Amino acid sequence: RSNLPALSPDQVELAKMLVETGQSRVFEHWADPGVDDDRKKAFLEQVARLDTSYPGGLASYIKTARELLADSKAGKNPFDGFTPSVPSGEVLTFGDDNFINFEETGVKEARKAAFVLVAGGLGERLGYNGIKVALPAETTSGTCYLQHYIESVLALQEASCRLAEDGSGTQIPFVIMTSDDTHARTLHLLESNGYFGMQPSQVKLLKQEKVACLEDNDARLALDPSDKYKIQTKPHGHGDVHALLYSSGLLNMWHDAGMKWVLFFQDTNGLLFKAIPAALGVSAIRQFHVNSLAVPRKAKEAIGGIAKLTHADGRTMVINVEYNQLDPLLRATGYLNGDVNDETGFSPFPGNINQLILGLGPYIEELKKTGGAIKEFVNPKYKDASKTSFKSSTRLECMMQDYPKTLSPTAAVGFTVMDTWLAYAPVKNNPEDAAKVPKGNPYHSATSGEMAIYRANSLILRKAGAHVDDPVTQVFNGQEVEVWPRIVWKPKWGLTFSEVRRKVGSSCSVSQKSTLLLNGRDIFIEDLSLDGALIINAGEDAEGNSLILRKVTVKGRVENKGWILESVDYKDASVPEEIRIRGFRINKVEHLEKAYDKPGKSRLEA
Ligand code: UGB
Repeated sequence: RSNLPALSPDQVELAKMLVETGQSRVFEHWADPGVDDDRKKAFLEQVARLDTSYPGGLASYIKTARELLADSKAGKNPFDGFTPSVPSGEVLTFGDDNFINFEETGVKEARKAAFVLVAGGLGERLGYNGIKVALPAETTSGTCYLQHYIESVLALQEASCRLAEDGSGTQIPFVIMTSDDTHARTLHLLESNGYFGMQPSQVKLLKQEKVACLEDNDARLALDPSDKYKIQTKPHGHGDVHALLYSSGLLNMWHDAGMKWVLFFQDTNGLLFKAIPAALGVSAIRQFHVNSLAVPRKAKEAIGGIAKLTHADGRTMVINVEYNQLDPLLRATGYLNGDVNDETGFSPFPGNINQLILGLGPYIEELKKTGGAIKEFVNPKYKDASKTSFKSSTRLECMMQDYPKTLSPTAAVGFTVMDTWLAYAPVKNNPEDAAKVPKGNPYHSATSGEMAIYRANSLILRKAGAHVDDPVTQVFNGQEVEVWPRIVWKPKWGLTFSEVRRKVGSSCSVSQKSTLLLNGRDIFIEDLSLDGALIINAGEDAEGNSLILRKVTVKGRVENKGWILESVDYKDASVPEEIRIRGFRINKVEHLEKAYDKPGKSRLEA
């Protein structure tokens, strides 16, 4: 105590709390009174921040940490007593009547939805120096993820308001969870690009705080090795999003404004919004309180499986079980062969892609009870089998998909399975690691993430009746990928399958070497035969406010040398990082570009 500078009553309470929770060691090395007072104050300010940003405060964090560390030391299985079974959900087939019906309902519902992007992670596995949402989703248009997400939400907003029976307009709220690692750069990206056309008031950034690191099984706080007046901190995980939303007051505001849904999604999935309308339709029609988007999953594939867990005492929950836990759990509960494919060729447990749709009303009711706290876990790296000391400090973590763990068994928790080609192509792995992925498994790299967009758009056009050439196989950064024609459109051009089908004639054809870039909403492709690169710009007016209708009909044969993919090596530092992590760049040899900036109808006859 004699070492402490003059303290406020709150700071005295915090210091006491630290002593009472067995943390006196953090004061042991403090300099004599009058020395380092500013640093001591900064330390206590940090403790105050750690205290207020955690539901239940720092004392509660330390208590939970002790319990979880003891469980981990004892090797306790978190699923002890639970038996898994396959839950009930909706399995969709792209483009059939059922799918179209769900999409229509989803678009109608979208004006009652808020979107939440979790983007606090730096993506260590990708090793990219910038923030991931600034990466181009594809390099044909160069649109970055954040722009693509915002334009998708705006397209949904416009389409949904058009369908509103009362004709009322709305602004779909868009929240981005950031962290100290990503906040300033995310804000800068938005501000320097006019929020990509969204009203700045529509966008809210919520910054998550890191949590205290722990140095031993007694949950003693770890000091920063380079500053003894600072507690070492690490990210707590994407599960923070629930507590942050709750404490921000946004949920009640949305509820009062008549909103019904909250959609959560991750930072780098260029396909997601192709799946959103139908999945939202499933939530609305099946009245799901929780709807997880999922893809067919090969047994033992390295993504979590969605399972229904029934406890011996009668408790049940539908939850993501991480892949390394699912197989042992199945084996321990009577499934002798563990996680195996069924007659469909896939595991009966669908793969979690961590895009969640929650019903707002039940979500608020649940958070009133929990404050948004999510069941945590701890993953210490022990020095040896005695499990008495750690190789480096650890911390508690939580995942947003663990939200259903506290729900009552009567809650309607379901899932929606869509084809992987339509719904899921994240960018998580650096080129070197991606090249080591066993053949047949997804690379989840910048290369595969971009190629997946071309493939999805090509397959959608095919389904709409166009002839699109087969892909060729090429190797970039050591990864063998299918290269389809580079077909890219703005979200407002083809938000749903019906929309695409309405705009594409049945006698269109696109050759494999082609690039087709559609920048605008009302572009109709009739009888186009494309063998080269064609860019159509038919946007709104320069201010982007009022919609000037331009109907452009494209017809005839377009033939030119086109845009060619050229290999680059990811180690070639002379090439910008966002390009070299893909292993190719686009050489724009020759193209036809048409811009339509006058109101009314136009025709391009080649
Ligand atoms: N994120 C945050 O916003 N804050 C954090 O503290 C951490 C992350 P990763 P992860 O798609 O295949 C998830 O690192 O956590 C954001 C699911 O848990 O890309 O290893 C971050 O910015 C897993 O079940 O993924 O695994 C990013 O947007 C599976 O679905 C998002 O959280 C897996 O994703 C995910 O972070 C997957």
